[in-house]
Amino acid sequence: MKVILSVAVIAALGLTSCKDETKKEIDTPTTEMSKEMAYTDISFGVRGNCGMCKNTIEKAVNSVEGVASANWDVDKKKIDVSFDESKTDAMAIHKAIAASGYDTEKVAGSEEAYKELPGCCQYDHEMMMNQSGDKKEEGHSNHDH
Ligand SMILES: [Cu+2]
Repeated sequence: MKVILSVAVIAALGLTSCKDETKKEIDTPTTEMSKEMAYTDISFGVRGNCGMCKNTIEKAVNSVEGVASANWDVDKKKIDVSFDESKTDAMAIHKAIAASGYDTEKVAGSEEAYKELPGCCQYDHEMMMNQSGDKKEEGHSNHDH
């Protein structure tokens, strides 16, 4: 009985001293909270076909640390991303998308990942990116027959 008691006392002492120590660390004021979170917004073209592409692309972007939100537009072939510039940059986001198999304006999609995409998602590499969504018939001079 005595042994159990003393063990309990030691454990209790150990706990309180631990608590005291951690408390001291927490008490030091941090400037983090005073800094307003300002996200950088970018948008750029990304090729893709459908809602499944949207999931894959947005998942890839959201996996980048510092990304707050990602929204890929299936009609415009364009993505809007908000991110914390102190944690990541635009190029890291382009690369994450390319690694998932999708072409962006700046980085070509990984061929390996592209081959793993479901058939419906194997988009055309010649597809126009960053479409405005309203003008359809404007590219005749670009045709290269
Ligand atoms: Cu798809």
